[in-house]
Amino acid sequence: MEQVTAQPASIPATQDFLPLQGTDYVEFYVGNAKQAAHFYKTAFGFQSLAYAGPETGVKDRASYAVRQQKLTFVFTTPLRINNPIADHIYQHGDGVKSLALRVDDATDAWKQTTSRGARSYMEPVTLTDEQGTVVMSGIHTYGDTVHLFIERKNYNGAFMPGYREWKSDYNPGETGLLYVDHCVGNVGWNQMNPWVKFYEDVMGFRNILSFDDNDISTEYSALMSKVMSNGNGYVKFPINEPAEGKKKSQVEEYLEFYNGEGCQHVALATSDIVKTVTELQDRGVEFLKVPTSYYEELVERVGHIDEDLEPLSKLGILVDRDDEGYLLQIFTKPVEDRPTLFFEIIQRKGAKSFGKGNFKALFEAIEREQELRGNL
Ligand code: TYF
Ligand code: FE
Repeated sequence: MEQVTAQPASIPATQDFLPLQGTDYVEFYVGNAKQAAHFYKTAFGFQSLAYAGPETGVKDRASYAVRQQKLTFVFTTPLRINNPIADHIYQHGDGVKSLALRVDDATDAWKQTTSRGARSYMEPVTLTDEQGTVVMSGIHTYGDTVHLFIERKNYNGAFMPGYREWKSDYNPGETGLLYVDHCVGNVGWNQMNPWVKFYEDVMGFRNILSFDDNDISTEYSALMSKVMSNGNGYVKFPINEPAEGKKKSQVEEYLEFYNGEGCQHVALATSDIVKTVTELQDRGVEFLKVPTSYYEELVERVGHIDEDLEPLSKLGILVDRDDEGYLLQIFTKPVEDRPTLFFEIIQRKGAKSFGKGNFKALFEAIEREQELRGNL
């Protein structure tokens, strides 16, 4: 007999007009792409993937693509002045330019979003080489950041048309990083809700979590945050805005040094955070540290966890719990000279949240760094 439930098994949900398969890649505009790629290979364990530049017929730039499991980073630098890449670096320093999303239909993604009010960055273009075809389009989001829509039609090449395979004799091992968990945007005063509305209206995302300044105002730093997620949860974009506090918010510091809105952190997933962070620290990646009292109060706050506390406290890994499980996370110091972009390393053990229980300890650690920079 067929099981009868109160709700039909398949509810014709409001149709997702922008189906996303996940993050295709993150592109950084940098002052020196060759050296950036070397750093991400050496320190983070990315593998050489593809290169585009004068040798491949791209005259105005050099791009190095690196990969680790489902994570692809592209580092692009301009070769001459007077172009949008050089201008981006002049305005912001090194930072994230593109959050590229994998879609089935890049032409439709562009039509759906631009017809709902997105500003076009790139009309759909079809790129073809001997290895196949990639269709790509793009829209603007906060600041000078963009979303690209990437449609891979059984593309067999290393990365994309225009690139050639990058074979290197220097191949440091991977560090256990797997995929992009979420990418956070810092936006200006009173701009969080307009950007929440943008992700709802233009991209069909939902606001799954909100943090106000009561949740996350410490002695000095204050901010508000709303987490936006697409339908299948593969793409999550928290949006932060500064809030009034005793002193300068960390989001304000970012906005000042980035000279505008932009990507604050990219969270990278691992399935063994102790192993990954040990490896990253050995390779010179610098992390924020919390006081040892954090670990004395940990078990009482989060209950039993599978991991030994000793390596967690030695490495400075933070733990938080929600209704569905727990998560382990840690934050690098800014990876640029400016206090702008940083990375989060995250291991989820059931939890779908963002570590609210760690905000106080984390933001106090950020403030100690702000203080050292004279930016409080
Ligand atoms: O992505 C998040 O929401 C967490 C917490 O400046 C967080 O990683 C939020 C704001 C921030 C640093 C971390
Ligand atoms: Fe995060």
